Amino acid sequence: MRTATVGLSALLACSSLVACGSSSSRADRPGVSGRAPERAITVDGVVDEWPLDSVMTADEHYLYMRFLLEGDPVALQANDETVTIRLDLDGNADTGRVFDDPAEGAAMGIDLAIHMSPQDADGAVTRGSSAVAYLGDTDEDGEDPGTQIDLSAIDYHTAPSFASSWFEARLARDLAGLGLPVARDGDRAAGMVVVRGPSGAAEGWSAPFSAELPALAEGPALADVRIPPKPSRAIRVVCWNVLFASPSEQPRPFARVLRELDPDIILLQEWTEDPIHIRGWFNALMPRPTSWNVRTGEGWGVASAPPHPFSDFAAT
Ligand SMILES: [Ca+2]
Ligand SMILES: [Ca+2]
Repeated sequence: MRTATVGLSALLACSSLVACGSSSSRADRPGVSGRAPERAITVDGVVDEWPLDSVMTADEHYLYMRFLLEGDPVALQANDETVTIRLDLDGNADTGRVFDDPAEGAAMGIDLAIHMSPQDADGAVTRGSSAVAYLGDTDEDGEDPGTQIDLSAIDYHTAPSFASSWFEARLARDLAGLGLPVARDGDRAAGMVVVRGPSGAAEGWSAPFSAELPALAEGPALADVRIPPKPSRAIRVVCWNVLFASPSEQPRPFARVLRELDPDIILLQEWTEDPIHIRGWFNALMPRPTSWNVRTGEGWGVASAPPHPFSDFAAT
């Protein structure tokens, strides 16, 4: 994949490990923009559905970006540098905050910044991702320090989560509820990817990119995940890390997903409660003519839960 795409105008960010001279020259390319894709963008870490010259695009619900980090593949959320997507959501320098590092981005009014492996207050690079909105509130120095917001509030998603060079990301367009500007039909959104090292200074960056946006949907996007049908005579195995026994705290969403998946065997991690409790959960939330079967292992929070007797599997 990388061999086929290096050198195209879609090539964006370069890390501090790579000379960035070519990056600034790309800033002069107005063509680094958002041609609408013929195929819908799926944020799965594979970028072959993107038009070759497009790095930002949008549909009625989401704004999409893709970028390449030169150098060794990295995991964005566990990186030793901070990768930031700066977004001028309304293409308007009068809203948001102006960043002049690097100077190529100084014409944008950045309304939202998404940091991957963000730096903490002491400048240390940390794991995970965070987002900061620039809503026009200023401190005593007249600068907008930004307001930390929850990533789930902007419906942000990026892929892949493993070490890679290409990444794609998306976020919701309608962020009016957060006080952020909303681009309408025919408006442009713009952005830039910036790589910052331990000093906090920009050490690599993309050319600015932008896209003309289509009409905005009336309501929020609905999930459209389609579960493939289970072939006849097949056994479906679901393996799920439920994060500190979360099904006990939020039973409905877990039960809804499991009912749709209709698994024959469920392998669970981090369900730390005893097998009687887990079996009771399944019997209550996913009732069957006969009781569920649950066994826990010696590993921490490991359990298996088939609806059929374990002896059925042992016999085959
Ligand atoms: Ca994709
Ligand atoms: Ca703006």
